[in-house]
Amino acid sequence: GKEKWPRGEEKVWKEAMRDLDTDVSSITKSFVNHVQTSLARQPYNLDNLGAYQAAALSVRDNLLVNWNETSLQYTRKAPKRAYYLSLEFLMGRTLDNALLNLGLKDKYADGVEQLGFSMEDILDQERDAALGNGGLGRLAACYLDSSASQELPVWGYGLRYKYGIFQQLISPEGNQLEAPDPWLDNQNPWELPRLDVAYQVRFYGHADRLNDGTPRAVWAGGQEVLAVAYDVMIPGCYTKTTNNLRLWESKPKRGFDLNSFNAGNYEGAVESSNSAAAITSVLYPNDHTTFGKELRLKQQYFWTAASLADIIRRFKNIGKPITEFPDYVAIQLNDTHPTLAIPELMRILIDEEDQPWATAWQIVTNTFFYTNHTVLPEALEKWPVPLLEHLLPRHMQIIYDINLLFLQSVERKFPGDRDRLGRMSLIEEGFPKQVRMAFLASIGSRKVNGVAELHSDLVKTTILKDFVEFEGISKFGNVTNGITPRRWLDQCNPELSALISRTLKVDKAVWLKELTRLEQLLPFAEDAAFRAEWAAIKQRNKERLAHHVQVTLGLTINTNAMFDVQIKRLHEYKRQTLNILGVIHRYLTLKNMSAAEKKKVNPRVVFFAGKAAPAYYIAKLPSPPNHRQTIRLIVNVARVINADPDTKDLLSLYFLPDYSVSLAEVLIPASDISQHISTAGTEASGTSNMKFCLNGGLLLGTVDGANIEIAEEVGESNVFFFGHLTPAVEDLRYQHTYHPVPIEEKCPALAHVLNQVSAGLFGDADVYEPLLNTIRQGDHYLLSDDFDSYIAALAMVDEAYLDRTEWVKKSIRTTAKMGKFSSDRAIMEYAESYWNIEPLSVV
Ligand code: CJB
Repeated sequence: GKEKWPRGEEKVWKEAMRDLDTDVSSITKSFVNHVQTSLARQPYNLDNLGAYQAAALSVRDNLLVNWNETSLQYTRKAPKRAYYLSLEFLMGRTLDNALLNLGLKDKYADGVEQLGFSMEDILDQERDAALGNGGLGRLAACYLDSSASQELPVWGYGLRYKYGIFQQLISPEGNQLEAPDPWLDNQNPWELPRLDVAYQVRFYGHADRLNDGTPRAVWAGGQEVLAVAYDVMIPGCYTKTTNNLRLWESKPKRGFDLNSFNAGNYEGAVESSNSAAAITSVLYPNDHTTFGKELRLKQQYFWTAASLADIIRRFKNIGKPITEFPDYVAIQLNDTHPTLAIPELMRILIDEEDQPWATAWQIVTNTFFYTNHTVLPEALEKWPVPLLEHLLPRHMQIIYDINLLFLQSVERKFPGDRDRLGRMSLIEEGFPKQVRMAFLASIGSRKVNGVAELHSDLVKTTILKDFVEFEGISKFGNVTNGITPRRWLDQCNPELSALISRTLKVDKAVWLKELTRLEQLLPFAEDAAFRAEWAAIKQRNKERLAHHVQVTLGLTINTNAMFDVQIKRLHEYKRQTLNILGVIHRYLTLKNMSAAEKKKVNPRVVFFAGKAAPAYYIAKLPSPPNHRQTIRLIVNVARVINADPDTKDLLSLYFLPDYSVSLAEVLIPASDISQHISTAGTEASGTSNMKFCLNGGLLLGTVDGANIEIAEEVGESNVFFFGHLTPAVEDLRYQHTYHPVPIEEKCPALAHVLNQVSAGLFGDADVYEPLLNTIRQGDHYLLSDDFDSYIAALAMVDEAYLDRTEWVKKSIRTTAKMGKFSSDRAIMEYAESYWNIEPLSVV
């Protein structure tokens, strides 16, 4: 029976339950309270780390009140909910974001100052939550922020890795070294262990079909592991809505295996607990690549099984028949990583809920939605059939059954087209056979989307072409990515945010949630006083970055220069190599200039940051570790040119180690120009391009991904485009293979740069040969085809920067037209056109 509520005096409960007071004196009281009790520390010797923890716990109290209230409303009103399944959530720091979303930053700053601390120092104590590699994981974080801010009933589900993305160190020779990221060492105030929310997840064992006229089977034996929930509060901006990100931790089902213990095998018993804990111990640092590792597959199943069990339990509390599942639940698959959720839901519906196959498939295909994030062939997930059969025998049966029924329906539509059946099969023939996860995700989903217009078109015309022909075009769509303007403008660039509020004469609470209002800045591009303020803020952001580099690396940066930034994962397709070769070209050009010519040159500071896949993983790939050599080249070019008295005032170069969300927050607002220079057709969207432009940095890029849509919004006259277009890429690659032209003929400028590197101008003459040879021969990413137009585009940037008034106008116009790229717009597209969910206000 239902418990009576409240148990005691309603009045006493109500009085005790009112929202927390948020005047400054209540804030200091709460802070000191946490110092005394939660932290058990003396106020007299409290350091910055302790102060951070106390502030975080105090802010958390506010979040928890809202979070509880939100959960209660969701339970009471039982709206349709969406769940975002992502193996990566690249959250960054939380305290500043939470304070801003709650509208309490000024008061807390005031409070901690009265207690002898500075807010800035306190915020700086927090470690990034870096449970992601790059764009895909950061997108998930932006979408959670937007879901809560738009009051949508959306939860995230992921894994609580003990170690997030590795810390990057750069050796004196310029090699990347990786160290573990022990982000949980200082305790994490932003998570709530839910030791009572736990599910058993099975691996291995055997699956026996019942053959009783139903499709049922029994899966038994093997290993069972426990999934325990940790909840992370996700506050919306200026709303009570505070959603949940549920992260699973693996642990052994028992402290140790009693059977082994009884048999006198103590070591074996302990080992079993070790292997359970291993599942969530580390984030795989491979981006845009798959490796077929058993532990990675275990992570994927562990996470999807626990999440689905949790979602189904919550659905069952509503008391509706299972056939209504898709009326209450939408599940978004962030890339193919959670695709096992499709056979897992089939297994539950058939084996546990005793549904007929057709009903189960109907439920599944109305529940899931799949987002593709790349068309690079090496990034498309495939799992060996023998591995799946071993680890998940029942799921392999189900995948075979799905495939058979699917191919039969293809055969009915295209009779006798055997090639087509081979192309579309979920199972790729070979040794071993492999399951094509993108195909399984597509046929198991209600809708499939790419992440920018060009990319979505490529998905439809290349990797999923046959599926479009079979299932119809309307299933395949586009949702252009977005970024949250809370973190990527208000938080990282507070001065610009304040200027915008003053200028628009509207509180940021309004424009941060209706970002297209930025358009009202357009007329101010003509206002000289406004331009001066705008430029002064950019200048102070450069000084803030220079200060950061001074403090962390001991390097002095020339802030009277154009700041040119490329920050992202190192990858051949992103072409950091093109950028560094361009820098060398600039250096060689400067070396040949007369003093008079040099006078006309505007100084430039070039920044790189980004992590490369660790060597251990990359060594297994067919191609050599190019991105690691690129880092080494950047570091060594920097060493030479930063020390060259002929040029160092006009050109300097920095590789900032250990790129992170927090470092991006300092770099982005300081940039004049940023580079997004992937080979056309390879960058699905890009999202940092949006962040730079939102902060008034101009874009130098190829006609690729979301660069195209940014140019459509801000106007082509405000971006610097170069390079070949997507339709030319295949032809150029064909030419490289069948009609190669020596690089000296094709692109003498590039040949000269390569020869200088080979000749040892930056030391290590032979170290770079493998990297340079990939350009001299093959040149899959078309550096030799795009180099000349790249250099021309850089020259146009220089030219444009000389007219500073015009440049600042461009900068203002760019920010003004970035409204489309708010992740609020993107998440509302998912909510309305895909998930069919509605906002629900928590009052
Ligand atoms: N992306 O970060 C990743 N990792 C992958 O394995 C595949 C794609 C990126 O996803 C971002 C979010 O959609 C895109 O903006 C970016 O272009 C893509 O590379």
